[in-house]
Amino acid sequence: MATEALILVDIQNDFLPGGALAVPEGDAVIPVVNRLQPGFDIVVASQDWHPADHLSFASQHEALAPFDVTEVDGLTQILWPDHCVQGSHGAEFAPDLNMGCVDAVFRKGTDRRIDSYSAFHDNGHRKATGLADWLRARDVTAVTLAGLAADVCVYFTAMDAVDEGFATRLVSDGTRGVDLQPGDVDSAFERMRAAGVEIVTSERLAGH
Ligand code: VGL
Ligand code: ZN
Repeated sequence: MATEALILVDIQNDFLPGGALAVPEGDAVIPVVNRLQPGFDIVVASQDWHPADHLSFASQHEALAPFDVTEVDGLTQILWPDHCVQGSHGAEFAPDLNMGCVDAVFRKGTDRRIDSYSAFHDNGHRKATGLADWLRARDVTAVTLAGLAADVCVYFTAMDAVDEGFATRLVSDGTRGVDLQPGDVDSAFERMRAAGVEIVTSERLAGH
């Protein structure tokens, strides 16, 4: 039997309704992932974890505003409201998220100059978070993803998971997206599917 890991992407206060970078209905993923956790051999969580002066924050760029697009270190960067600042309430995992089954936490976006949407790599693919090696060391061959946001961090994590050679699934009702441009979530789902990500409902996984 393949060893299967559930990867919970960025289920943190700032991505929930009322948070600094709220994902509409972001809180709806919590009961879904709590139900799924006991069915997996391994559960890991990623945590967006930025220094207060992170260069993905619009506040660090004079004359630019949240959701403007600029360049940082040669990479295109969407500027976000300040979010998930290390040690802040917004960076904490959602209080209703069951952390009892979580075997390891991988923090990302910790380097001021480099953003990291994927739980595997920074956006320039310059540094790994260690997640892929950690999973392989535990004989994980298949990963199931859920969390926030479907069209940002979940999307990039799924694409990297495929690249890393993991059989990759996404729980459709275990994720919600930002939809900065209407249609972003739909096109993210399409691109993931085309890359080989299997999109499943939590109901279908339940007997798992
Ligand atoms: C995320 C934007 C900036 C996410 C993180 O978790 O989807 N989005 N940082
Ligand atoms: Zn971030």
